[in-house]
Amino acid sequence: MLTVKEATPESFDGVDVALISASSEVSLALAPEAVKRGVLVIDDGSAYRMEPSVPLIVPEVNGEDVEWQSGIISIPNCTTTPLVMALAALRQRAKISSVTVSTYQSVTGTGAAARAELLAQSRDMLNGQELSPPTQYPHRIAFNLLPQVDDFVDDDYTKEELKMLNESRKILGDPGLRLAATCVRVPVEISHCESVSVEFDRPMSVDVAREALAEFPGIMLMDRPGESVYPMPSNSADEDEVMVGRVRRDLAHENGIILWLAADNLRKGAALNALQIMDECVKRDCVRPRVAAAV
Ligand code: 11C
Repeated sequence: MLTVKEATPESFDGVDVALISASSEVSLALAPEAVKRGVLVIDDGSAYRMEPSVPLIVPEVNGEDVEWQSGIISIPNCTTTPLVMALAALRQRAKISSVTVSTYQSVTGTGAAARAELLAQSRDMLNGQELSPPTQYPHRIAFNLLPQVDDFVDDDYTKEELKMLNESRKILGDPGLRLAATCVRVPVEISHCESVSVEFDRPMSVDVAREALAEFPGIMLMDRPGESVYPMPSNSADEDEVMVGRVRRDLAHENGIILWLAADNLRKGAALNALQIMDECVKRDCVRPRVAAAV
């Protein structure tokens, strides 16, 4: 049996690690209370991700950064995590000059209510019934694609698209990384997919790219196009690995390759990454901060 209780500041007394997966408001209210009580907070929201004193971690990419935690560690947005894993694998073979990515994001990125809305709208459309007005998105999601994930901000990019840029720069330790994202919501229940074009400072062969991706921890290469074997939501949902396939030469860029990836947004995109961060802290003996709390 699991006991569910309202989280209050006192809930953190005597706790070692708190995993917070809620709104930014909740994280902003509760994380400092936990830190005050000596608790390590692993936060799944966007509130602290870009704070310079907060490590933003994908253990396979920058696990060593947990060592400078001062009470809070953030986990990235669920589209950033699989992307930086693929980029970290590839940049072992050649310097990356630019990245162009389009995402295909499932509705569980929004939450349970969006999943319910997708299913209800799909049922109603198939039954020829009139749809209720959408509550989760600006338009219906069933039998549709929405080229908008989160609100629009600077330069007509969405927050989600800028998260992919800024979080990737921080995790990869590459503040000059050139990356442009287009984020799209698709009528899929679980798993986010991404089409990624990567340009390098020198030629990159497809074989070398495949080898680098296959060797990288946490990535499963699933790339047998002749047999129609490639990652999809249907084979990546409920799995821990980031699946990569369709690796091929970029016909539009001399030194480029293109790939396709899929990852369970609830596992590697969220809960699994949080647990792996906790393991990394235990392994490196830094569940207790080694530097003074900054929050
Ligand atoms: C989505 N990626 O699919 C978002 C959900 O910053 O942690 C996660 C938002 C975040 O809607």
